[in-house]
Amino acid sequence: MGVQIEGVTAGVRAGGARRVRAKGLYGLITHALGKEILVLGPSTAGKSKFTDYLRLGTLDEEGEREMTYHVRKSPAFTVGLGTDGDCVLKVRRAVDTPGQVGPLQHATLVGRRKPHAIVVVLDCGRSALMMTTWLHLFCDRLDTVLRKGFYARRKLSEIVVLLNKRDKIGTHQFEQLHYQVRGVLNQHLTVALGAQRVESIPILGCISVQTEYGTELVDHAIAHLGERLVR
Ligand SMILES: Nc1nc2c(ncn2[C@@H]2O[C@H](COP(=O)(O)OP(=O)(O)OP(=O)(O)O)[C@@H](O)[C@H]2O)c(=O)[nH]1
Ligand SMILES: [Mg+2]
Repeated sequence: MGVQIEGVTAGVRAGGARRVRAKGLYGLITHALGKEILVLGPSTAGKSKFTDYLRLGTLDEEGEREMTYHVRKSPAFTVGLGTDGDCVLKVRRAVDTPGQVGPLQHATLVGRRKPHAIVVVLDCGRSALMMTTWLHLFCDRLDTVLRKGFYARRKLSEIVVLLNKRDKIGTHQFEQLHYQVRGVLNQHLTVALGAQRVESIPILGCISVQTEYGTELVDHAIAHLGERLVR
């Protein structure tokens, strides 16, 4: 029996947003006007699966894992958002990172790449302690990076935290993790970003492989990201 996920009906597949690989002149425009989205998080959290879905709109089956050894940059593409795909998120590049390099290097990468958005992918299937330890180290260093790096801070318009592999835990455990993650964000990032901005960082359940729950959670996460980046 699968886990009950509130608001997500098993067996119902939400329609994914439309992706278009931006080529030629359109590619140049998308590159110039598009956003860089940097995907960070511990090993095996699901960064590559999420990034591939963001770009291609299809989910792999669970278990098809290929460890990422180097930073992977996508070509420019667009994601049609809204019910008619009428609102378009232009992505200059989605950048997938290897988890094995660790949280400090991930935070340092934010200072180096100066992305428009960071997606932090955490693994619900692992122990809460492992998850929060990674996040403490990452946020502590990110605080320094953002306080020292004026341009990185100014350019970073969105941070989203995904509690990925939501299919592996129940509602109570999810709520506990959500609470702990909020605590870590507040503890480390309030000085660099301000209390209001840190409070508004969305912490969303996500599923980045094929399951009985379809694509509803991952589509919601992408819509959330897009909404904030497009406006
Ligand atoms: N059940 C479940 N499995 C998932 C989910 N997302 C990813 N996985 C599985 O988790 C494993 C790791 O996924 P990846 O996307 O390769 O993880 P990663 O964060 O890119 O890992 P590194 O490249 O090593 O840093 C794969 O076997 C996926 O099939 C999810 O939402 N639910
Ligand atoms: Mg990977």
